[in-house]
Amino acid sequence: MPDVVPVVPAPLVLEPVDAPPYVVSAATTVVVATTGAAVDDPAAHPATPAAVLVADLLGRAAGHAVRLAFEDPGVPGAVHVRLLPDAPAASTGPGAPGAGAVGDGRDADALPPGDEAYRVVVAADGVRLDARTPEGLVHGVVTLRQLLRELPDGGVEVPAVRVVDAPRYAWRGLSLDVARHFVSVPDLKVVIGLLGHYKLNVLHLHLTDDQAWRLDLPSRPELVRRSSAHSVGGDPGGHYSAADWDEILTFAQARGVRVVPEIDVPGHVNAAQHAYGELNPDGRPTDEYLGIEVGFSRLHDDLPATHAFLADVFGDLARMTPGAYVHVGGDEVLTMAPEEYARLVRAAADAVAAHGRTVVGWQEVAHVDGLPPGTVVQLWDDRVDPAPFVAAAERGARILLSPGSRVYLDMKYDADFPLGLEWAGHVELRDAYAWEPEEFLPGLPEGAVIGVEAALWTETLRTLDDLTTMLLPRLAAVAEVAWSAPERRDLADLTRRLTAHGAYWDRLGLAWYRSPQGVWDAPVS
Ligand code: TNX
Repeated sequence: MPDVVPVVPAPLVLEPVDAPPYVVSAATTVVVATTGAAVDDPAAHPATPAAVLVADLLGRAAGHAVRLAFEDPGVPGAVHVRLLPDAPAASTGPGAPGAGAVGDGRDADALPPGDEAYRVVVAADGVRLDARTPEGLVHGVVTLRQLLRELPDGGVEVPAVRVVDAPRYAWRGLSLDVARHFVSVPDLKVVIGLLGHYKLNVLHLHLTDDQAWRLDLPSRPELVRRSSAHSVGGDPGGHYSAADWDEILTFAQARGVRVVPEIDVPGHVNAAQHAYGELNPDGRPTDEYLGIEVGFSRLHDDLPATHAFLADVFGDLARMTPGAYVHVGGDEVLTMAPEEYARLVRAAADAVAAHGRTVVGWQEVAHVDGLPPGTVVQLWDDRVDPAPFVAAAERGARILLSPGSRVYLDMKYDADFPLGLEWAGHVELRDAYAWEPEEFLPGLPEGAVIGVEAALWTETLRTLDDLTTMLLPRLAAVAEVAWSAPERRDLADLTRRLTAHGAYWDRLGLAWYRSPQGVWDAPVS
């Protein structure tokens, strides 16, 4: 095994196998493995998409087509991709906070519990990829991609290793603001590809704000017609049609990423009030707003149009969302009494719950009584008192951690950085990495933390290069916080593994920040 095996996030178990590396050859075949029999209907087999990804990955790297087979040719050298029946789980899991250190006597080969677990075993005579679910297989494909090494002679090999892996947290996300600056579907696909590459499984899209409304909803066509043409500062805007939306969802799903859409209410609503004057006390549309102040706009509980609006937009959004979660916003309403705020948040939450979806809200919703059980409360401002989060968790809420000083990837790396904001401080690689989610809110009941979500707000970010410059390398660090057991995390080790990732981002042509806290190869010219 080489000294540095650049798998990020760090797997639960990664150990050498006593064998030479696997070399991709003209004879390499990817086999969708079954229990002996040939696969009846290859196109419908749930392991087929992952097997196609593996054949594509190996074929691209080696520069020749790699065959896919649905019956084991029985010759050495195959790559087996297999969905396991629900095998007995190991006793302690990585999902359980405080679970014991891994590699401590448990059968290293047993698949850990959970839908996302996977195992990759590589030796000279073949590769095995096993998981319980297609998502697990996709994680294994990503690990294989990170293990591949292109040799100077044009050959491609995979070091002989055994990886047995599963995530610590079920929710590992990125919140992306497509309202302040619109992100086109092709650019969004690049971001989704990065999420998949770091085993992040949630893309939270902040679709509406004061400046614009970005998703066409059948019940309210004026929203995108009147309020999507621009971005902050008068930059060009855009919106997603229903067909774009389907394309985004499908693209994300194939990469193991679910989409959690957000319509932000009862504040951050100027785009809606610009499209529908009935949402304002004087009945007249507000002006378009393209600045970056927050907190000035608000819905009005005593206007009948408000409740019809909430039922319509959250009803449409829930119908367009195959995933379990819909985000209702709830942040930064600076001009409303708590009772009115609570009534409006409950109205939005009820509309979401009526469609069988689970509510997510920014941290301010922790103060609202009567939210549906299982509501996810997303912390963002880490200067606050933990008591309301603890109380909400005791009432059944789950807590999603997006502390600004750690994972707000729109914060500048340092004072001289040209992009980004500074209200939560500067966030360098170490800040994004060296923190422990379970210690963030003292007093939370065990198991209350559902996961970690980075955020990228786009007031100052106008292009795909701007987005990836803020994401890379910090997104990889946040992904490791969300996926890897605390004892597997070490900044010096992360920076050694990230070196190869910098070279990979360069090969993809992505803009990224050569943080002085990383160790990078010479730039490509
Ligand atoms: C706070 S975080 C906001 C956003 C801004 C962001 C900029 C949150 C729920 N609200 O409206 O875009 O800061 O970092």
